[in-house]
Amino acid sequence: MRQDAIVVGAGTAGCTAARILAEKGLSVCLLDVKRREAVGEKVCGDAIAKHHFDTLGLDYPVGEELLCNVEGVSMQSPDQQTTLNVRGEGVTGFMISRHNFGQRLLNDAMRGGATLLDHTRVLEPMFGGESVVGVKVKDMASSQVREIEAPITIDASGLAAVLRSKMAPESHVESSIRDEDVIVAYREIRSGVHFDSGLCRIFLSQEIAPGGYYWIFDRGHGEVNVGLGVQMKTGHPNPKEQLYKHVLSQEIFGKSMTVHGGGGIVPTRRPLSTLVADGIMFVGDTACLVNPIHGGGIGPSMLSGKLGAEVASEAVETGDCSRTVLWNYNVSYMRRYGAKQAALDVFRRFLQSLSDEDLNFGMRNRLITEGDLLRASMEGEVRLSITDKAGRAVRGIGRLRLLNRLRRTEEMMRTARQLYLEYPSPKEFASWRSRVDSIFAEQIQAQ
Ligand code: GRG
Repeated sequence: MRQDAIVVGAGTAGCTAARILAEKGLSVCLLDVKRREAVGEKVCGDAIAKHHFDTLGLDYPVGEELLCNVEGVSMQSPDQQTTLNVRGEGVTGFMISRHNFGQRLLNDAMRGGATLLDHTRVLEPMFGGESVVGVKVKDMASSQVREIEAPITIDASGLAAVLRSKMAPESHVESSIRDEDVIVAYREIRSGVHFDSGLCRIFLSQEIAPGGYYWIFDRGHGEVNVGLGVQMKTGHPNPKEQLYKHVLSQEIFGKSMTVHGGGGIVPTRRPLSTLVADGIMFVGDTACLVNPIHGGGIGPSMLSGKLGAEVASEAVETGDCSRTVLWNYNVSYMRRYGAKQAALDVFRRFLQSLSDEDLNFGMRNRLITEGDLLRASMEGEVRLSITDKAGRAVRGIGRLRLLNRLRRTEEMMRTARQLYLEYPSPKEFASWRSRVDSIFAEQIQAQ
């Protein structure tokens, strides 16, 4: 079979890409191992900021798709003494029915003209020289293996990275990522919980959720999405055990019932250094396009699907899907969201290196304020507004080192963001990448 484009994975990134390619008049084959009716079923935080819908020109979720509105995000210190409530235009959003939302995106793609091959496993990429020229797939019902060819393939297969993991070093695409840059999570949907907060509530504790957090998000009608994620480091605790021991044991869950439970993994780093190679593009989780601080990935994945598909359709039309032509997708994604991710990746690593004592101290004394967090979350920029009181507290109890590290982090965030805003041409890529690597290497050493 020959198509103009192949999209591997019918998640939020893949469906968005497939819809746009099809609407541009290309023949598109959308592949997923799930059956059609299961597309959209995913263990997820279910929260998404409203601004993504505005940017993408998507209708807001309504009816069966919308669970409730979100007014912002709150963050509680490990000693439970300080809560920072971040509210404001940039952080309002929705709790969605992930399945219904996924079905909407799939139906939109199919209405646009994309062909879905569901219950189909993608086995491997096919290469013609160094270029990806299609994929080998297996029909799960008949076990028949066949080949699909296209000038462009979009890998939207999630962290499974079905195609990315097979890329050769010469493509400059990271075929694997560090375990430390991944969060392992377990979450349950629980009914019979009265937790009417309107905020996505995040609880920090290195003891309970090392390198991650636990959360309780209200879904309305007495339901919550409650979960816990830990950094994937050697010897990390089991997130399900931690959730049961420290969170679901709390009184508010006393009469609750489990509606659904499941685990998942989230990449929490800056984007892959390049999102393209000859004949192929990477979108969504496969390309690590997630907000590194809170782990939300629906918005950036749809954005990447859109930006990638726009560049891909032009490339197909000109008959040249080489890395150089696809490069514009790198430039546009990094400007629109990747630069913020790079800055927040620096901040994420800093946060993961702190002890509970540091977190309690920093939050109590407002070394970082709600306003700082709002700016960081929206723009990836930390500009500390250290008050006199906070300054006195730091000096008073000898925590100058913490303050200095925070200042250095602020500086590195700015540098990382700027580097991604000035994403290089293919020719300058190698030297750009070594500058990026040196920032992140310096940060690892400092911790
Ligand atoms: C269970 C596998 C698994 C994953 C869960 C908990 C989680 C991962 C995701 C939740 C993400 C979250 C807290 C989303 C909040 C949505 C929101 C209102 C965000 C506020 O806006 P910004 O600017 O969001 O921080 P963007 O998406 O623009 O970075």
